[in-house]
Amino acid sequence: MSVSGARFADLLERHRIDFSAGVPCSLIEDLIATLETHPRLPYVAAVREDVAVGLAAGAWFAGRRPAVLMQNSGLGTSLNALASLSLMYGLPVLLLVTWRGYQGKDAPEHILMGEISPNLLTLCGVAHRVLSAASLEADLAWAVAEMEQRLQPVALLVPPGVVEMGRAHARAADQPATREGGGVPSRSVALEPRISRLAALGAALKPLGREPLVHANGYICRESFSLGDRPQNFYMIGSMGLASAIGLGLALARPHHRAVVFDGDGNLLMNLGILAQVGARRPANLVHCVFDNGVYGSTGNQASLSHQVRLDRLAVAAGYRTAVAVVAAGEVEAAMQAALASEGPHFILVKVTREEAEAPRIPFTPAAIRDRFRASVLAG
Ligand SMILES: Cc1ncc(C[n+]2csc(CCOP(=O)(O)OP(=O)(O)O)c2C)c(N)n1
Repeated sequence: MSVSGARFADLLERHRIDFSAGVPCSLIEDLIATLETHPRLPYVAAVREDVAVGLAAGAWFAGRRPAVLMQNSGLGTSLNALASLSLMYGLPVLLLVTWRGYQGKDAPEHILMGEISPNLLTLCGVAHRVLSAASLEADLAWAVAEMEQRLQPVALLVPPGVVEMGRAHARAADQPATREGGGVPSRSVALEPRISRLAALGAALKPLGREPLVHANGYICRESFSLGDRPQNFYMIGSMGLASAIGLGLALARPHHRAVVFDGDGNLLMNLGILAQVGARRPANLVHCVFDNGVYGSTGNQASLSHQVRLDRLAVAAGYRTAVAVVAAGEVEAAMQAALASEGPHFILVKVTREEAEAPRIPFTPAAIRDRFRASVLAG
């Protein structure tokens, strides 16, 4: 038995949760879809999970009763915020932590975190329960009472199947993504996407020779793999946000060879500081290409901030040598060709639709991806 996002949101409201923030996970996409347009329980799309913990702290200071929604991968990202903010000051927040890697059955990037999630919470002293659809009401009542009495964060681990899946994704695909804070972005910000990410990836891959290519996690990896595998491809299937950092590390350590990054808007927003790092170091050999579909596509099309913020303009301001925004396949190919043939760092913003191709998971083990990628880099 599972509950709908609407029912879950009703129960949150009944327990007087009146503020929510988070980074999406597909296990709760129906709940997030409900909150994104909820009149009384607003959802703030956070760029990182620890930022969501910070937002919740601010909301609590303002008299709200906050919830933070995150995948357990984000529990890893927010441990310090929990330890030295929520737990240290005693700031109550309801943590709804989805449990990927539950019972050891999931993609490789979720296995270890899945195994240790309850222990991590115990180790930090965060009281927690495992949520089930049958005990949802009782679990919520317990969690809210606990966080209020103890003035502490309290967590509910949400295993797969507790919240209904699939419906939000289908619904979101034919609606414009919600824009946080309402309002229409000015014409100078909006870029009209014309091609799918798959088509854009195909165009960006064409000019590539043997350059190492680091992919952001999610469907970017999977669609690129479906178009053609090469040993120079690093499929970064976990660690959201870090593809750009891996690419920068590669570029700095190997200054006479190019390094290419295929990033996502959600991924870049999670690690926006990388723009300043690239801008400050100015590695001439780095090509940073962002496939911007305006949403967290891999987890159910929740709106990202790229609707209101032009990532290419941030790159220019940060100090990239060039930054272009492109929308057509020919432009993508030409921009990649030019970037590979001239001094960078280059930033290519490729605006794409939210269309998602049927693409298999990466079939290689993480160790196999590591070994062949490193061998191809060292041989180059
Ligand atoms: C720390 C962390 N939080 C959340 C997730 C879940 N997650 C996986 S892919 C993804 C969306 C990535 O968005 P974007 O970079 O825009 O790429 P898209 O999926 O739209 O192609 C999310 C939120 C994760 N893997 N790690």
